[in-house]
Amino acid sequence: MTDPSGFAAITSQLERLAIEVPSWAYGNSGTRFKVFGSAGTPRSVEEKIADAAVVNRLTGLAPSVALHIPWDLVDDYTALRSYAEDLGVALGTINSNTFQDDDYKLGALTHTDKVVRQKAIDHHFECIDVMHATGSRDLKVWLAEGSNYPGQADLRGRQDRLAESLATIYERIGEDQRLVLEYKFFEPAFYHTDVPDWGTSYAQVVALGERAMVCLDTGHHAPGTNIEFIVMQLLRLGRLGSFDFNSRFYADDDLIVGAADPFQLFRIMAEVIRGGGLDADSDVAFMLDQCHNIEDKIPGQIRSVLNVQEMTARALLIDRDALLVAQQDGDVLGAHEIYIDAFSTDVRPALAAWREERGLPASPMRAYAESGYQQEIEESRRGGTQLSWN
Ligand code: LRH
Ligand code: MN
Ligand code: MN
Repeated sequence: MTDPSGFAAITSQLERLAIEVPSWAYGNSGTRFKVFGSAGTPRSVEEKIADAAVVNRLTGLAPSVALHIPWDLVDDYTALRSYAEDLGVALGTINSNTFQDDDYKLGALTHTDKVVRQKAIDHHFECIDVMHATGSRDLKVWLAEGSNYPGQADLRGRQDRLAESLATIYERIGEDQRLVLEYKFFEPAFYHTDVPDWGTSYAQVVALGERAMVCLDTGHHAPGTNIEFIVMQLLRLGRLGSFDFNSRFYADDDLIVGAADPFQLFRIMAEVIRGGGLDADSDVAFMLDQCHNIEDKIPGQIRSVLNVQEMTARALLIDRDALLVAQQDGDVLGAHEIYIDAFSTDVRPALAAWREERGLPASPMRAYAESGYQQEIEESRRGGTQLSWN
């Protein structure tokens, strides 16, 4: 095969790309206005994992599934781990949840009441116990904490209590485990959020120790934020732990990654590659954090991992040597053209051929549509479906 785009040179790096899928993407979800139920939606954690395994089988890209506790509560996580492994996937990141309990209305890890803080800390200890059974490396902490009205809370006191609570949790994680702290600039709190930005997350994790990292959710920034700059900075500082990928038009839309702005995804992956985030010794974890409110969930996930792969392939095609020369020469438009040339390359035929070489379907989307799996689950999974968030 001729290789006009230089695709052959990038396959070893592309091979390393693995994208974790979230269990909650397979459950029914919606907005505060309406949750549309869909036929075939999983009724249990096991069925979510089975669906995730289909995504991996057809794409070769999604070897692990993230769990959310307590959404994915089971009695025996060792058994769940074997169940997943038999289907060819691992159990990945464990996400804690301190946002659905009445006790946490005014805060969890930051609450003024020590009893409430301890309850939230204990929940994280339970998550760490789950991680030991599932073999998970990462404990992901996202906090819904903040305030709605100026003067409502002592911002400084909350930050201090947060540091203390996180330190207690961090002490409990194992040698091979990490704590990743996710930031979000608003919602559900609207005036202030206790971990609103990468700087706050960075300051908190640096105080904890080397195994504490920042999680960057692409939907958690104000409009117009230069996310790839944050990617660069966190990689430079050695604290980019993981991504929650999704795309947004307005706020935390949780739409399919790369759907709203493929160029942004390209730019993010370009900085990941530039910063060593795809090198063999990199620990950066790539995860989806999405919901599929109106589209079928399994093909929605297949589309998502393919979008990440496609933009990664294009970013790998940037002629770095030529780019460096143009940048050093101050060749503004030359440098920009080299960058855009890579973005404009259609890698889809090369990716299809590469998939076939590895025993995967050339078109995972078509293969899923023709597999009969959707009809099978719609037939067999009757009697109640799970919401993604309960
Ligand atoms: C918060 C968030 C966080 C949660 C997930 C369900 O908006 O991004 O990662 O765990 O959504
Ligand atoms: Mn997230
Ligand atoms: Mn989010």
